[in-house]
Amino acid sequence: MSTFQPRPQDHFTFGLWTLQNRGQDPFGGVVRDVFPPVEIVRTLSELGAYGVNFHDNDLVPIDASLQERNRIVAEFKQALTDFEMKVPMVTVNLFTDPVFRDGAFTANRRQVRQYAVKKTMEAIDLGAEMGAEVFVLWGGREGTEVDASKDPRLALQHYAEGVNYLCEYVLDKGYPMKLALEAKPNEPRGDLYLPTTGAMLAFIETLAHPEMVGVNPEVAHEQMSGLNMYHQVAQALVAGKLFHIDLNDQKYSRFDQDLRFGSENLKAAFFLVKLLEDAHYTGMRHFDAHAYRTEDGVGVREFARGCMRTYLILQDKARRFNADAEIQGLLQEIHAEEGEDVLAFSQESVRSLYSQTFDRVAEGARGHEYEKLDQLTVEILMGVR
Ligand code: GCO
Ligand code: MN
Ligand code: MN
Repeated sequence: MSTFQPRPQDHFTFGLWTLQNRGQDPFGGVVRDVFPPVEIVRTLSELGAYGVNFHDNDLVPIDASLQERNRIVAEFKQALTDFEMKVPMVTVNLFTDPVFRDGAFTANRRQVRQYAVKKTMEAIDLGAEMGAEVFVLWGGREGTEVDASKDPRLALQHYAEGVNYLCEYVLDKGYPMKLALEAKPNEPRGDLYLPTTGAMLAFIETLAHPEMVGVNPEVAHEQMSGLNMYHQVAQALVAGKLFHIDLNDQKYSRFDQDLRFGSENLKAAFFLVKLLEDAHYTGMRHFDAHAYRTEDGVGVREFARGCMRTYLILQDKARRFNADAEIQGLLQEIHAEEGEDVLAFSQESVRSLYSQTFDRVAEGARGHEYEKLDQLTVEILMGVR
């Protein structure tokens, strides 16, 4: 029986910002002490994580001198070596500083857009220096409250210009790095451009280097849009675009809560884990969540441990589901009529479709046994199977 103890080979990662979260919200200030990056590396390593990801400014303050930057980076790299932790992903903060209050790549001011690109290139360099192979771009303030302020067609063109420039930069430097775009429907802006993973996938096809750009879907963000993360991730997988993932949880139709993975919607979390495992997803299992505001440092550790344990437990449930004779028998029955052949167009297939006899009424009257299937799934989750 597994102890569900996370190990580095499980490829669990956390953003520095997730453990750095000090519980502030729009109605109250910080409630926890500063958690220095080096201490976070040590803690995550003790808990069995594989690595840590960060925004440029989670590590290096935006106004740090070059000397300060180099000192911080050297200290951090030493901690990574000491605690055998990796940095598989790096990202850039284009939302905290007031300069970005009208967006970054989509800001109306040309100088802001160019500063955003320059800041991102520096973050890419920092990521490359740490060995990161994925660079996440979350357009935190790429959007509007006032629709009269921007032509959304021009804004999207600016967005694409920015991403294209960054792709050229990565290619020019020869970094083995891919970009992953993260969607969110709103917050902090009234509306954000490219609000869903599906929108991102369509946008990617308009870029100059679609082959090096993928997506970073987040559970909470898809749920904020009322969407099914499992389906969004499946589409990204089919498109070969699941470069990264942000695991967390969310109460339905709320603000972006970034709750501990699996803490709210267990069945949804189960199907997501099952999908990643069944698809042999090779990327990181990254948690973008934070501890409740009620917690102190001990609670933050419990939060991080909980994310990983829940993933491992759901992984075990997925194995049980796949090995359960009754469930598999039922699935075989359900899919028995599916057949292997692809519906490919030809004159012959047209003739064959026209000549087929099909009892529409009988088929329409047939029960599908999904009640039973779902109950069996729920029983797996409740631990009685
Ligand atoms: C959010 C976002 C961010 C991004 C992160 C990476 O919760 O609003 O998910 O946490 O993932 O900034 O760029
Ligand atoms: Mn979020
Ligand atoms: Mn995220």
